[in-house]
Formats: sequence, C-alpha cells, structure tokens
Amino acid sequence: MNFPKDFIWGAATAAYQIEGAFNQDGRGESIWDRFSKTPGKVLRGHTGDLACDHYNLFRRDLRLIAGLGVDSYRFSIAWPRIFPRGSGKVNSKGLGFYKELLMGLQELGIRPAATLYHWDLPQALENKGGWLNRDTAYYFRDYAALIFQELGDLAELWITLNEPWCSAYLGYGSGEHAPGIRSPQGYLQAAHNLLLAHGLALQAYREENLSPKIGISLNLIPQEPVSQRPEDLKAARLRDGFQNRWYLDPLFRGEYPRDLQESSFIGSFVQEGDFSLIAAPLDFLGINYYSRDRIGADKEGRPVKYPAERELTAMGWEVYPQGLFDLLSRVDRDYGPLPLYITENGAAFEDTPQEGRVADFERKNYLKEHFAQAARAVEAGVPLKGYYVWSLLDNFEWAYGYERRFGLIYVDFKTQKRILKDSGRWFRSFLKGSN
Ligand code: IFM
Repeated sequence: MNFPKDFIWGAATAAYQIEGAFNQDGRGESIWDRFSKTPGKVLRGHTGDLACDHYNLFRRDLRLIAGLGVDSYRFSIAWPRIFPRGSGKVNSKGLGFYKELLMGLQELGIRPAATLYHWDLPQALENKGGWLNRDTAYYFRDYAALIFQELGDLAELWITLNEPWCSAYLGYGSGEHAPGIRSPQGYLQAAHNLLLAHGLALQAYREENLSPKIGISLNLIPQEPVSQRPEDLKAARLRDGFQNRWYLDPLFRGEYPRDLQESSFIGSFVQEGDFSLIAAPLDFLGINYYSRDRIGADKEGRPVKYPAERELTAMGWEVYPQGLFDLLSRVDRDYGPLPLYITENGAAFEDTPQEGRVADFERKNYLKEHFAQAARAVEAGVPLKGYYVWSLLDNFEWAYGYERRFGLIYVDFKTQKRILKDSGRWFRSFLKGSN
C-alpha cells in the first residue's frame, strides 16, 4: 500500500462517547444526557455518565495515543462544557479542559483535529426547539466564535459538524437518537438549520484569520442500484439524494438537489443569503465511510433496501471496502477538486478479551482492506490527505450503549482498564512501516 509521505494517519473519538464526567466542573446537560436517561431509548439503559472517564483519565489516554504512533488525534468539544446553557456565561473549567488536551497533544507531537459538534446539543437549547429552531444556528456561531478565539491556533484541522444527516434524521426524523423527535418535515428543517450553523461558524472562523484548516464531516453512504433497470436506478438516485446529495449539493453547489426540490417544502425554511453562507469555500471535506446500501424499487417504484451480499459487522452493516474507493472517486469527480480526509472508518465486532489479549482479526482485516482502497484512490489521483480510524477506544455507541465496540483499544467499563487489541497492534506496526 502506497501513501504519500505527508499522509496523516489518526484515530478518532467524540466527547459524549468517551468523556463521562457528565456533571463535573460545571458541565451543563446535553440532549444525550436527557435522552439516554429516558427509559427505552438506549439499549440496557446505558448512559454516557461515566463512559471511558476520559475527562479524568485523559493524560493516560494521551500516552496511549502516542504509543499507537498516529500523526493526529480527532476528538470533539462538548458544547455544554463550554456554555452549560447553550449560550450566555462561559464555563472556564470546560474551556480549560480542552486547552490542556490540545497542549498535551502538541507536547507529544500529535496533530489535533477538533470537531465542534458531535451531537451533544445543550438541553437548554433543545428546550427552545433545538435544531428545529433557526436561532440554534446563531447560538452555534457564538459558541464556535468563542472556541476559535480561545483555541483556534491549537488545532490543525477544525470540523464544524460531524454527520449532520445523523443529527437531523436520527434526531428529528426517525427519533432513534436524541432528542427523539419523529417528524419527516422537521427532519429537513433541522438539516437546514444545521447547514446554516455550519455556514455561520465558517464565517466566524474566516473572520479570525486563522491558519489551521476548516471543513465538515459527512457520513456518506453509497446507494447502489441492485440492477440497471430504470426503476432501480431511479430508486437508488432518490435515496442518494436524501442521504448524500442533500448535504453535498448545498455545501458545494449552493442549492438543494434539483431533482428533489419539487417533492420537498424547502421554501418554508430557506431564507435569502443562507446558501451563500452554506456554500462558502471549505479547506477540506471529511468523509465518514462504513458501508453501502443496496437499493431497488418496489412495485410502486419506491426505494427499498436489499439484503447485503457480504459479511456484516456487529452493527449489521455490510463490509464493502470497494465502496470507499467508489465514494472517494465520486466525491472528487462531482464536487472536487478539494482535499479530502476520511474522518471516520472502522467496524464493530464482538470482542472477548482472553488472558489480556483481544484477538480481533475481523477488525484488522476490515481496516487493512479499507486502507487498500484508500491507497487505490490516492493512486488514481484523488486528493486524499488523511485517514482517521473510528475509534481510538471502545465507547458509548449511542442507541446501542456499550453493546457495540469499535475501538482499537478495548475498554473494560467496570475497571476502566484499557487493552490494545490485535487490530491496534497491527495498526501500530502498519504505521511504523513494518506491515
Ligand atoms: O460512533 C459513531 C460516531 O459517533 C459517528 N459515526 C459513526 C460511528 C459508528 O456508529
């Protein structure tokens, strides 16, 4: 596998999934605190109250990150640690935590990639309508501006939002994620307010004249037609529109997908000037890739998901490395040229430690095969600059609680003991160039 010398390798996490310390040092409540404590919402009633206790153990975790030999570490900042009520008074202890983390990374020579929003909206803002309320985008701008002023130069990559599709669709459309609202129309409105929030934060960033790079991370899922029949092609294209192009088109073309505008009601929430903010130039695009969907049309022509053809991960997602190459090539062709980063890729499998070892060969193979597809894309001329494995640590996997493990490092959630899995050992030697 050939990668350029300056290619960035990293591992990624997110605040609510690892930090714990839900009420420590003045942190405010987030929608995930509220949601996870609502009976029936998260498997086995798990919450992020303790998670990996990273807030208290971060120095130990920094040593593990360094030990892995990665160039970069991607993490997210918890908005409710900075503004416990979403806006207003700043919590200096929360800010202090991220300053220490960033400085700690710099001391170890690890390049920080920081995400501003990985789904943990302050509950106080949800009480005012959350992402259904346009004002939330402006509160996000204020939060982002403060972070850029205080910490802007300390990271190398800034990511405004992680996977706005998940925040919008899972949070406000299907209700599987916090805040648990089910509203097909609300979903598109939330998506728009999230995109606007991104645009406003980007504007705030440019005003600071900072030298690090800024982008956004999208979870893009190739929607592959199961045949070349026109009905199947049309169905797959429609799904692609709502899953992928609904975010890519506004960001890179300044409009929602043309073929979908008629069937939606976007006129009711888009305001003049929104698209010039949303489509302002980015320094890079972050792509989170896990799997593909196989799509065909039912008798009425509506898109339906077909069963996977290959092995599944513990999430039930098909292992499909080729999709990574296809996706990178397609994004580059349709929306480039623009530097790309894989800001997440990884897999959940059942892990059972035995005598202090976790023999997770499936995860190792998954990574190896996906790395190979990334190398193919680089070879084909795609400007792919870096690759972050999801995840550094086993962590709180949202609606699945601690029942799905994605880590390179195994976490015993009772003792907080960490064990480098075999996939982590393989990654470490890959990075040393010995694999
Ligand atoms: O754990 C999540 C992460 O928070 C966002 N992207 C997908 C991962 C696996 O589901």
